[in-house]
Amino acid sequence: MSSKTPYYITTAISYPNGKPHIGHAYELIATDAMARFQRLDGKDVFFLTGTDEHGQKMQQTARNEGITAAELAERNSSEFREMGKLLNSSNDDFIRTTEARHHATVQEVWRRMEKNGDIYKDSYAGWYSVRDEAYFQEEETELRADGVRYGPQGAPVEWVEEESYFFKLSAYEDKLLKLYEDQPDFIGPNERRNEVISFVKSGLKDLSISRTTFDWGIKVPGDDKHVMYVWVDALTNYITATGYVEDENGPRAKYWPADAHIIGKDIIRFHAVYWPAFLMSAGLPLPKRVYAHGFLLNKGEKMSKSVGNVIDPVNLVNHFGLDQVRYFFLREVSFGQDGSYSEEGIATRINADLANGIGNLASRSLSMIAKNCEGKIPEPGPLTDADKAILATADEAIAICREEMGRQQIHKAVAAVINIVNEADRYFAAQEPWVLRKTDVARMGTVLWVTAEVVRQIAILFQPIMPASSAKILDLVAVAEEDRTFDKLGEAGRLKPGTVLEAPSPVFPRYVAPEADKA
Ligand code: ME8
Repeated sequence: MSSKTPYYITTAISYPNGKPHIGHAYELIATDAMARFQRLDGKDVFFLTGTDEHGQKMQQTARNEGITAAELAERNSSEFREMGKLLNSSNDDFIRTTEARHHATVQEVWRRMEKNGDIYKDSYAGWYSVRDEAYFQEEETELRADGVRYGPQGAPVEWVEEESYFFKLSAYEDKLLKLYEDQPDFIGPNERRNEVISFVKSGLKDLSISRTTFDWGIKVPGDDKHVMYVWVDALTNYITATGYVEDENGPRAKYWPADAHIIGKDIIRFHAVYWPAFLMSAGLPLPKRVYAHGFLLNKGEKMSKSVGNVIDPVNLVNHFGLDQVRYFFLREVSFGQDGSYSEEGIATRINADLANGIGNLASRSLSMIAKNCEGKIPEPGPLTDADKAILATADEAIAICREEMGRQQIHKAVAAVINIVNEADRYFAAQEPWVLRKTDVARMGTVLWVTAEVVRQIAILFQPIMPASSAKILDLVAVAEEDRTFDKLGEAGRLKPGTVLEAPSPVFPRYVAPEADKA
């Protein structure tokens, strides 16, 4: 058994009622970066993503397409899996809520909530948004001039009246408020925490948790007429994948409770109110943190099919390159806030930070080593204050990154690595190794060693963000596969003089827009 500390991180599971869009890609990339970071930092990571396949939205979309919900789920779930591969996602499992393992867990969780006296049968009458798969109070909805009533997220709502099982959410108001107080890190960022606290303080009503007017869902134990409300089913995926409910000593049970659920801000209520209440009711441990990222906007506008500005992540990656896209989203968007993207924005970042930044630093220093040091890592002489300062900047970055990644502030961790690049650029320019080549070859060797050593550390730190490109840089400085973890940062993994390097090749080409290409 591994002695490493377990670390369990999840994305939301996506509705496969359509193909994945850039919002899905963004969430997966960000969560992948966090999972990779913790792995490199010595944790025993379990990273889960998947698809949320039941519910009325799936059934309606399927009907409109003239296929079954199961066929729709099958087709689009594989699109999500393919997107994961395209994005180089390192998820350890991919859960589908239609799987037998999931049905079993959800039914067991239901039974435990029932046993605890929290489920009762009544009838529901109220507004429901199929697009959000959510119930809304009348005062949360708005009847617009078009005669249609809309929910708070802008999706139409319909009147639902049917027999339903209810969950005694009202009984959890105080317990939830106590949870938010005792565990201030349970919800992030702060805006979302405040939003949830004021929602709970405004009073919780019991929640309708089953439907009878359609059948595409998990059956309520002992009452086949009812299928479970899709959110009861969906949220439980996180615990299904660990097997904790079936066997607390099973091989993956050590991962529960999850360290972080990464989701978008539109679904914070489900994760920070309903989910902990269900778990408390079923007597199961609660996740440690729920962190909501913002929404991606196309040039500041909400993406929508009718506006025609929905970006296909496949096209974006094919156009700019995977690591370039990963870098852009993780650097440009403050994780937790909304973010805007545009082709120009991506191009600017690629050229400024990647081509002119780390790419240039690596290629200038390594090609000087190739030409002037027989292609071997040079022997450093005595270190000057400038050498020590830039090495210290590199050595100290992991502490900043660890702190920031621990709080899901991915953009700040990326900025700390880019800061090393900028400092190293200044160092390289100030030391003028191309002048030293003629005046002081030994000193030139020291400067090149220091620079290559800093490049090594930058590449190690960039692995969670840009896995393939960082690996390429680490190949160029001949760092063995097993020496790429964070415990090899700083003194522990300094480059060894005399190591033979392969001929350097560019890692980050400049981006040239296709129009400029033609000109
Ligand atoms: O909500 N920008 O599924 P989903 C950023 N099945 N993130 C976005 C986004 C955008 N433009 N659009 C969507 C569901 N997302 C449920 C989740 S979890 C137990 C069940 C995010 O396919 C969204 O916030 O609508 C969510 O975290 C994820 O993509 C899946 O959205």
